[in-house]
Amino acid sequence: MKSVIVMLKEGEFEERKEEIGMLAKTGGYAVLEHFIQDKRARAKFLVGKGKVEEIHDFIKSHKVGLVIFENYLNSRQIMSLERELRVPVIDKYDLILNVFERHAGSREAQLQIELARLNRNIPYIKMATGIRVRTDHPGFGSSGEYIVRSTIANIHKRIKKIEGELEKYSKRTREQAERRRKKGKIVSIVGYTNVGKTTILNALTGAGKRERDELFTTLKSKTAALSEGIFLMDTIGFIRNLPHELVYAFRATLEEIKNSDLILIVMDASDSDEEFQRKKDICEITLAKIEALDVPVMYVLNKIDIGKSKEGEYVPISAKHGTGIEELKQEIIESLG
Ligand SMILES: Nc1nc2c(ncn2[C@@H]2O[C@H](COP(=O)(O)OP(=O)(O)OP(=O)(O)O)[C@@H](O)[C@H]2O)c(=O)[nH]1
Ligand SMILES: [Mg+2]
Repeated sequence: MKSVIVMLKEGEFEERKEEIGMLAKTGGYAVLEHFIQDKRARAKFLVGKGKVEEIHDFIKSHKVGLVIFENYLNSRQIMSLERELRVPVIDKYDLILNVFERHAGSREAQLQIELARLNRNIPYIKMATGIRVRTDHPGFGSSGEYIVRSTIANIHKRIKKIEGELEKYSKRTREQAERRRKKGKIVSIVGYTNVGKTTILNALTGAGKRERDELFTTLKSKTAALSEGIFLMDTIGFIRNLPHELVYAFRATLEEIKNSDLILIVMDASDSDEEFQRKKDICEITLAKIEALDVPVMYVLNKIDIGKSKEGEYVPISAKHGTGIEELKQEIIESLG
């Protein structure tokens, strides 16, 4: 589907622009144009009225079917924008959900996504149904209120049901992890999305898991044996500004990290120095959020075939070409021994 990207010109602009482009591509959208606003955010449309008109003209003449905002929008802004632009408007949160949905292989991941979507939609539905009912039946405010309330009540019911089902999955995952811990040590591979975590797991274990130049290829932690008594666990990638509702939905997946015996923090040597540092910060913040700071860490510098060395202590590898893989394996075994 043809789309355009809209964003405010704020900090980390180039990296955010590249990242939203990657997300759009992974989501299956072709990006025809970027609309950048230099001025600060406005309440009604986030961008100014003039910008909205510019976007409107463009999408009309180019038959664009979707407008993607890099910045987060509230329900009122989405509604106002959709009314003006007459095509669906989504923001980075919705786009991440769409990407997750494309990659959700398991029932558990699908439920996690549905949960995040429902939570996200409540204020929007409240507003949309409220407004529609009021304009359709002037003077019948109370019956409109009833419809809104029963819709919202149904959503809450569904949320409860999903949470219950997810709880069963987390329990099972926890039990599995427990059994594995009895059999040996767990090493989790963490890092920003697309740095090559799954490629490393495959290179170290020959597991043959799906690796792709897309964001969030891996949604569910997957484990494979590295050697007798050592298990490697691949995890969902981190990303800047991941909405906390999403972190909440995937917390069971992330929680497994804090129970591991060693954490490999994977970094991408092909990133610019600034981006490298930012991704490192995001990894550390995320590990703190999931209370995994007690677990010893080892930093791995991947993609050295296309990047340059970085300051700090890293195990340098190229998972794609197998460079340094044997050394990494030895380092892991030694540090656990
Ligand atoms: N040049 C180069 N590319 C690599 C290397 N390791 C991985 N890649 C590529 O980087 C892309 C992402 O690899 P993945 O292993 O899927 O990355 P990931 O961290 O698991 O990503 P998500 O699961 O999507 O968060 C793929 O296109 C890989 O082929 C490497 O050492 N060198
Ligand atoms: Mg992966």
